[in-house]
Amino acid sequence: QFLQNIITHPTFISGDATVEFVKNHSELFVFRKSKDRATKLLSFLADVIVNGHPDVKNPDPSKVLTKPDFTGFNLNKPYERGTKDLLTELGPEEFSKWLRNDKQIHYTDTTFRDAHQSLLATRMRSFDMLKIAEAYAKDHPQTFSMEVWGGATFDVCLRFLHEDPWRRLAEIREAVPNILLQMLIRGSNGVGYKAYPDNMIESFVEKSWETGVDIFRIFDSLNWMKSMEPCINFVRKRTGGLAEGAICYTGDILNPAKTKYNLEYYLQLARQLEDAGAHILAIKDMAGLLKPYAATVLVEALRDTVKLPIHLHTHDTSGIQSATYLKAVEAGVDVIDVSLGSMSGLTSQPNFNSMVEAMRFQERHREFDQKSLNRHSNYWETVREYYYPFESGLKAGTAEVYHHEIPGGQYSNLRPQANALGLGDKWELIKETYAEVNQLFGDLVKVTPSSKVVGDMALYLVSNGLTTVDVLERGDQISFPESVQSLFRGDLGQPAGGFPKKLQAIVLKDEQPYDGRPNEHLEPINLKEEFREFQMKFGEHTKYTDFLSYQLYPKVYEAYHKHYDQYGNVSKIPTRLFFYGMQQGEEAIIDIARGKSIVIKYQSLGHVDEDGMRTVFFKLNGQTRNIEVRDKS
Ligand code: BTN
Ligand code: 3PY
Ligand code: ZN
Repeated sequence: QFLQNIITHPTFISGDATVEFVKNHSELFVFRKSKDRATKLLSFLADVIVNGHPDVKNPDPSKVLTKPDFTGFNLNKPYERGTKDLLTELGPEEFSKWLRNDKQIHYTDTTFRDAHQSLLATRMRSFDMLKIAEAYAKDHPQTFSMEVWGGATFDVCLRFLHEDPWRRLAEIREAVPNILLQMLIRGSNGVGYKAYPDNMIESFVEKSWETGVDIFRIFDSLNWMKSMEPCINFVRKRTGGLAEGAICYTGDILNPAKTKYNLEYYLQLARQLEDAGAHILAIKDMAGLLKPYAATVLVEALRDTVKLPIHLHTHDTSGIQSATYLKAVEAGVDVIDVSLGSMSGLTSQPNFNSMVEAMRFQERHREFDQKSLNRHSNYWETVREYYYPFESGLKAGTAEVYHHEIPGGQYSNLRPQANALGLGDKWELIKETYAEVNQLFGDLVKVTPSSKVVGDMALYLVSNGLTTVDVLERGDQISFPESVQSLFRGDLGQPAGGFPKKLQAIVLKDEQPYDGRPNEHLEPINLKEEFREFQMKFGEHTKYTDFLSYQLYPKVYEAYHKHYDQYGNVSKIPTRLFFYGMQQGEEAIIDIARGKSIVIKYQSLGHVDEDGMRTVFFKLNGQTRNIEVRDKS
């Protein structure tokens, strides 16, 4: 196969292959002997045994990780008809009308995406989702949708979990054929942090639909229509799915002193999203700032202003967002985002199980088997323990969020980021500076990626002992973080009311900003040609979806690919073994493919030899198998 890559290379075929060709394409000349699947997984396990998992810095040896109790789960029943079947039958336009007129409240379960993004630094592995996905779909076919993809999960999947996000989606789709699957997409930024060429986003949307996404929640981090419009069109043109246009909510519409993001601002955005062709309107309250009585006003006004069904998303950072949901339900909201009990609350979504109970015996109640919801919550309670290194440490709701406005998904990341910079003891100052930077920047909508820029700036100021006053007074001597320059240049689009002009000049110095679409400057990608070149580089076995991952994150994909070559599909390794390694004498069964399992026993560990290598002694399906690993300590 490697030889194939060389002899099919255009330069080689043309007869121009010289020494230069060999030099410039060294990747074509790496002839690694490919190991079999089991040996690759053993190599991974051996490495974790010897060196630990790089993502788990200080494992707690006293931690007891118990197995979830699967009694009570019954897979021997059929899938009942759900919203996915209804969409297939009605098509997106009629489905949208049906949703708007359906009386009972609908629930989106975010456990597989936003809940762990906001509580566990996005680290939930496919393994733990797939253990329960089929049961979920059979036990709760009346769920409106499951949010399972997009946002930060794409990046983290490849970068830290060494999993293929497309495979995750396909496998969830297979386990959940009856319920709508939902993703979060950042308009022209796709699932990345900057604008990509339109035709790449179009292709991404099409493949996402083909792989399993039904609802595309489309937002822009500055609520900029020009970034959302093309994406809405791609969903309409390339898929049979639902385009959900999102309004990101910030500020407080009930505060008369805050005039920038007032009710009229949101109503106008809603009209624009409806005109752009959205099938559903989302209120995306990423920081959990929509207070209960504001929800009454906003939802009623939106129902009067547009004909679309309304889908409400929030984070429970303040602790009172279930009250917001009750008010929104009274005001006629159509769908609310919740997560299963043990994965709810704090920076995550409000509690699914409890919301269902709050609605019981009310007019808009939708029946769910509470015992079953609790069983699923208990599964996640046990599994969540496996992810203890990624917990944020937040212990209670906080009204501080109304001041700093940090989104739930960012909150749990900003703190470890601060710790990593040695600013752990300055956390209070960082939150305060975040709020000040927001004001300095003209009061922005803050959500990925604009929230990251505000966070970068806050960390930058705190670590350099600077204040926002210093920025205005002697900003000419400051070299701003790259992400801040990029924002003020116009790379993330345009905020409502424009950028503060004086600050923009300070940040950009001699550089000129632009206010068109960032994509306008980007040439369309020749997808066919570049895919061919991609396959030359990474091998014929790579898929078009790998190519899309590469387009979004070239470096991250390259590292993923290298990891895959060396260790195989590590998503099949149980989570406990993946993060913490095996215990001496332990035996584990790994299902490496459908109907194909291997039995691994970890027997013993050899001493470090003079080359710094150690031998890990395993039994693989009863046969002795030794793996050599470099000891990095
Ligand atoms: C084990 O823990 O070694 C395997 C048996 C229990 C499997 C469940 S499935 C979800 C959770 N994740 C794990 O890694 N183990 C448990
Ligand atoms: C993301 O873009 O990842 C978000 O979750 C924004 O809220
Ligand atoms: Zn969210």
